[in-house]
Parts: sequence; structure tokens; C-alpha cells
Amino acid sequence: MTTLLVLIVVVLLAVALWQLTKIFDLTQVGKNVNNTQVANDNDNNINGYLMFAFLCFIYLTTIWCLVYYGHFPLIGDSASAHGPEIDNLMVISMVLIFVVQTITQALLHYFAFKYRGREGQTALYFSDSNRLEFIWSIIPAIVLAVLILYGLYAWTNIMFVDEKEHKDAIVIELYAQQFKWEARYSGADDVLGKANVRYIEGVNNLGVDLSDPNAQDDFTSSELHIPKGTRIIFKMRSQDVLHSAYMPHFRAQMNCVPGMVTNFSFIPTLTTAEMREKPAMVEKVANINDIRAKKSQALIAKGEPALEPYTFDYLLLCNKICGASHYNMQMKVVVDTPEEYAAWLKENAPKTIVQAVKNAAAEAKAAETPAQMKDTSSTKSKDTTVVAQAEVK
Ligand SMILES: [Cu+2]
Repeated sequence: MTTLLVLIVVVLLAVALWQLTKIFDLTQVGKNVNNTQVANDNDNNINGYLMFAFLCFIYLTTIWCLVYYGHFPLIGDSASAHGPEIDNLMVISMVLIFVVQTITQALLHYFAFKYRGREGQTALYFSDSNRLEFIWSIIPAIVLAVLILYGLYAWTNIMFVDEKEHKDAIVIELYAQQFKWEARYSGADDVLGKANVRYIEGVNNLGVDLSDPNAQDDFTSSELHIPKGTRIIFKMRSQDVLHSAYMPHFRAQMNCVPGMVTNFSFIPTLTTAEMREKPAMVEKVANINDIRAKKSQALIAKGEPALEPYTFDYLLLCNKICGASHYNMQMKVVVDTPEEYAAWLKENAPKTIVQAVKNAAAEAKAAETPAQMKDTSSTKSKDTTVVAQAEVK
């Protein structure tokens, strides 16, 4: 790495020296009879045409990217109620950028060509033009104002959810830590118990306050299950560093910040099964499985096991580079029908955190007892803490 940096510095120094000699040469123009370093009409023509060539290069690259990568962005088939609004905003912004960039690049390169240098011709100088400045200020100002206002309107609609208004909403905590997610459900009372990093101990790795009455029926899951058609209010926390809860198919993202609770809320509109049946998704999965089949052939030839076929699942990803295994920080999200969700709750709700802590304590005690029984003869004199406390008293 150091060698590379030294090499870069040496190359940059060489370039700087070369440029300095060129500048020096230019200062000698007029004094010197040799004017080969000054651009003549031929050089200007070449540069003018190169401008056009570069314009073609930009356009061709754009077309190539659209053809080969155009199917990657997730547009349409969003799985949340607010999804179409975000998609709309995205499409409007992208189309606008595309049109403006296509026109302005063409104008920029055309004028660079048209007004290329010609011997004996000097540029027309004028100090300012109020009309021109007005036009190129007011048009972008109006367009940007409309775009920003529309964006703000969409943002307010999506982000400002009054929890009191949505009494039937399900509150779920998303807990981020390097490098995994955990979901905490509020149980029968629909209220999440208090939690704080100070209470983290053993299996209580979310730091739930076990003395809080609301925490008694809280349970956790390493898979996020949510029912279709119900508002879900996510409360996000992080144990260590900045993470970002990103659920692309629901067009949802929110930072998880250590020491504070952040919120995001949405209504899922497509169950996992329904999403798997969408034509675009069927095509995408078939593509992935084609690639996997080809890779599998190569693996089998090497005597290694073949890849499993891929089936679509919603994912909760981390969208902040939070450490070495950030790329793999994900949790499966399952959107159930209300009936399926009720069945899942019935199965998982009894596995409360309080119960898990009790079980762990009982297990620890069971493991301790045989060891204690072995050396009962010497335990009395070995309990140094008791002796120490007695001395302090
Ligand atoms: Cu992360």
C-alpha cells in the first residue's frame, strides 16, 4: 500500500513538473519564433470534433447501461402502501434528470464545437445579460421548487404517522447489532417493555428491563413476520454502531442509532407468496436460477456440491457500512396473511424473553450443582468473598 502511494506521488510530481515546463513555454510565446506549442486551426478542429466524439460516447454509454442494467432498479411492484408514492417520485426525478442531461450535454458539446478557436478571431465580450441570467436561474428554480415540495409532501405523508391514530397498528422493535438483526414483539399487551443497553446480560441481549410489567410477554424472533394489510410501526435501536434498516421491497429505510429509538411505519400490501407470483419476480428468479445452474455445472465438474435453487424472500438489510460482515447483515422478512400471522404468533408468543432468561438461569444452576457437590469438603474455607466482606465490616 505504501509503495503504491509513493508511486502515485512520484507520478503526480512528474505530471506537475511537465505542466510547469509547458506553462514556462507558453510564457515564452512571442519572444520565441517557434510557436509549435500554440494551438492552430488544425488543432482546434481536431478538438472540436473530439467534443462530438465524446458526446457520442456519453450517449452510447447511457444506452448501453439502460439496456444491460435497466432492469435492476426496483420500480413498480412495491410491497407497501406508500411504495407507489416513492416510486413516482423516483421516476419523475430520474426522467427529469435524463431529459435535462441529454439536452444540456448536446448543447454544451455543440457550442464547444461551434465556437472553437480560429486564428484571428476573438471572443465577443459582454459583461452581463440580465435576460439570460433570469432564464437560467428561474427555470431550474421553479423545477427544483416543484420537485422539492412534492418530495416534502411525500416525506411528510410517509414519515409523520400519529401512533395514537392507529390503535390497531402492530409495534415491532428492530434491534441492530454487528452483524445481525433481531425483532422484538410486544406480546399480548401490545406494549413493548422498556429496554436499555445497561440491562444487557446473558440471553437478554436486547437489554430488556425484566422488571417492567410490559416486558413480561415480549418475545424475540430472528425472522420478521408481519401480516398483510395492517400498519406496522417499527421502533429501531442499535447496540453498537450506526446501522440502517433497509427493506427495499417495501421502499423503507431508517437509520438505527445507538442511544436513541428511530421509527418507520408502513402497511405491507403483498404477502411473500403473492410477491413470488408477480411476473417480474418470476422472471427475475428464473434469471438467477439460470446463472446458478451454470455455476452449479462448473462446481459439479470440480467435484463440489451444486448450488441450491433460489426462492424469493423479502429481506431486511443493513444499509450502513458498519463493519467487516456488514454485507451479510440481513434478516428474512415474511409477509403472512392475517390467519398465517395469527398462527405464527400462537406458536412463538410463549417463547418470551423472561422465560428464556429463567431457562438460562436454571440451566446454569443445573450445570453448577454437580461441580459444587464434588468439593463440598473445602468450599467453606475457600469462599474468600465472604471473608473479605466480613473484614470490611
Ligand atoms: Cu449494519
